[in-house]
Amino acid sequence: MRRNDIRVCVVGLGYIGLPTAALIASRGATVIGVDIDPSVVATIADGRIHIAEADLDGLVQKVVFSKKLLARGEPEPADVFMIAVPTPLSGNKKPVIDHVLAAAHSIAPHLAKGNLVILESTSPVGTTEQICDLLAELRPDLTFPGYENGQALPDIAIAYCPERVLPGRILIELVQNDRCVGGLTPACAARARHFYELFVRGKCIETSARTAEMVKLTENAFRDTNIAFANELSLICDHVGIDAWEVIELANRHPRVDILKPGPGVGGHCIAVDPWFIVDAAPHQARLIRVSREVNDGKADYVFSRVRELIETYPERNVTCLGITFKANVDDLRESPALEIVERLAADCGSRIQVVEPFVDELPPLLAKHGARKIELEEALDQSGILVVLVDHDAFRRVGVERRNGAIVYDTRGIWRHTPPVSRESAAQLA
Ligand code: SAJ
Repeated sequence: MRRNDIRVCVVGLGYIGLPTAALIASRGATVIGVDIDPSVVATIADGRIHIAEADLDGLVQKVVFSKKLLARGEPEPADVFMIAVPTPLSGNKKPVIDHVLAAAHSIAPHLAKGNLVILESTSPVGTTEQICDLLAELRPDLTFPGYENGQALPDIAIAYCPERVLPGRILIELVQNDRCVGGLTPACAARARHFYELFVRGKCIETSARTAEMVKLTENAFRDTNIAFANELSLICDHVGIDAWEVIELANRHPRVDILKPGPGVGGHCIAVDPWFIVDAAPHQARLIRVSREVNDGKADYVFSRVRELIETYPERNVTCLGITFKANVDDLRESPALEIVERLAADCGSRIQVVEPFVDELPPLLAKHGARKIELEEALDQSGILVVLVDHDAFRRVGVERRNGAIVYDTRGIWRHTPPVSRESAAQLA
């Protein structure tokens, strides 16, 4: 397979699908990018993007204008079909794979002998096999892995290859990270590995589809559990009156200790979600993983309560929440603990709540409905009110200690460590 000869159909043009489609197109392949949202298709067809990601705008513009990336509402025939659609959680914390199954339905009529189908969406163990069963049912004229009917190789190869890129560094990590390529059979894995090697510089390692599905979930559960350790430690340190950031900084000087950073909780569409897929698959065994999720979710409750205390202690001061995105320097609000905290504060305190968020143009409607308003960072700093750091955006990090003089600071991210933390006692004395 040579890059310039292949046609790739990427289903789902979100945070993973669009950068992946653009990258593959930039390497010479023709890519049909498919999304069910007509506004997404129209935006991309115009050479523009609907998400914020470093350097993505220029790349998409280039590949759209050179006709290497074609935005469409429906799949078209291709050599490789890649599914990169969301796999959310239901209200009772169960994985929902409806979008994956719908994507498989949509590509089924276009499949032809020799095609490779790859699932990239984070998925419960066994999903790739489910896709295979579904496609085999929809296309009885073709053979699939496990349904070879005596053929040496099936007509269609199927593999699971999870994305593992970090938002904000997607285009770099898509190329540099090692990939784990899980085939439904070893031959499927080998096909998929050859495909990824066309644009990945990291090592592509073959395994089974079930193992690759579990590897993806494991990576995010590992990080969630490690952040939970840091968040729990921050609660313990608050309780005993010690600066958690200093404890972590000093403990990390041990050669085998590497504690992550506490924050207002864990957000995003991945780490706050994926561990539940493991809990759902093995509820009795996944005890630490479940508790880690609960610790991280509980941190947002704790931060909310601390800010409420400050609001009551300083009734004359405005409260400015710095940041509502799920993490630094991105525009993504999905599962954001900062947003959850600000929504709860706004519901209780309405127009006393102000928000500085350089990565969104307008506040989400619920915040505006409660009377919260968006202000600029400089205005917040001029007010000498209560400053609550919820997101560690670079713009907030750069604010010097003299500029926040006079403000009451509650810094959940530890970016302003030179401002003494507000303890309950000192807050009471100052009031
Ligand atoms: N966070 C902390 N403390 C830390 C690190 C992170 O509170 O020390 C918080 C962040 O503020 C954020 C959340 O955790 O709310 C998640 O942020 P993140 O930067 O750790 O991860 P994501 O969600 O942007 O991306 C993760 C990555 N997974 C791992 O690092 C194991 C990424 O590689 C995956 O591709 C991505 O999930 C995904 O799509 O699954």
